Amino acid sequence: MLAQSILLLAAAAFPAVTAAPALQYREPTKTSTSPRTTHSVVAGRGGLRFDPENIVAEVGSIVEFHFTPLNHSVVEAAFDSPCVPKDATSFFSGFFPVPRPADGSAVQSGEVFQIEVRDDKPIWFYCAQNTGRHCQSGMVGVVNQRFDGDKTLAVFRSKAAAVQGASVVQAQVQGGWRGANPNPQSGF
Ligand SMILES: [Cu+2]
Repeated sequence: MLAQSILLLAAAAFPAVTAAPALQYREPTKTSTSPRTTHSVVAGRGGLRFDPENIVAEVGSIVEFHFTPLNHSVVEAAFDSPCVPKDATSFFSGFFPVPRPADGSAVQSGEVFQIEVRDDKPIWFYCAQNTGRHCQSGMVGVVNQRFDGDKTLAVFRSKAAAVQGASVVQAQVQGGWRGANPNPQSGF
């Protein structure tokens, strides 16, 4: 009876994980017959960084995130508020746990997360891993930073470093496409 009560308490504290939501894929808005450019970004290579972290990408192109050990993610933020989603529609990749090989060889997740660049506005993003406080430690980046103002990646990073709280994620993977890595060697 006691064991049963404990089980019930445990069930209340850890509600059953609901079925994974359907992945949302944002259909292209641009009508074009030319192939779309894919910009590969590797999360976690060489430390708590995205590589590259300052991406210039034309409207209609794809930014494809690859994930190295141990467990990174990518979330869209507003420039003034790093480490939290910009709004309810901000993209969130989910987490990509990847064991680190004992021999130290370079590996990446078998899955990637893709977003489409839909306009020429800057897209600020961060890794929401709280173990090691990745965002606050500088694991941030931008697509299409304006190079003529003071909204720079360096300033965004310094704002992230000042965040006292934990990083925040969305309730589900959204705002992009997560699936099998179509370019296993890309970015490596
Ligand atoms: Cu990370």
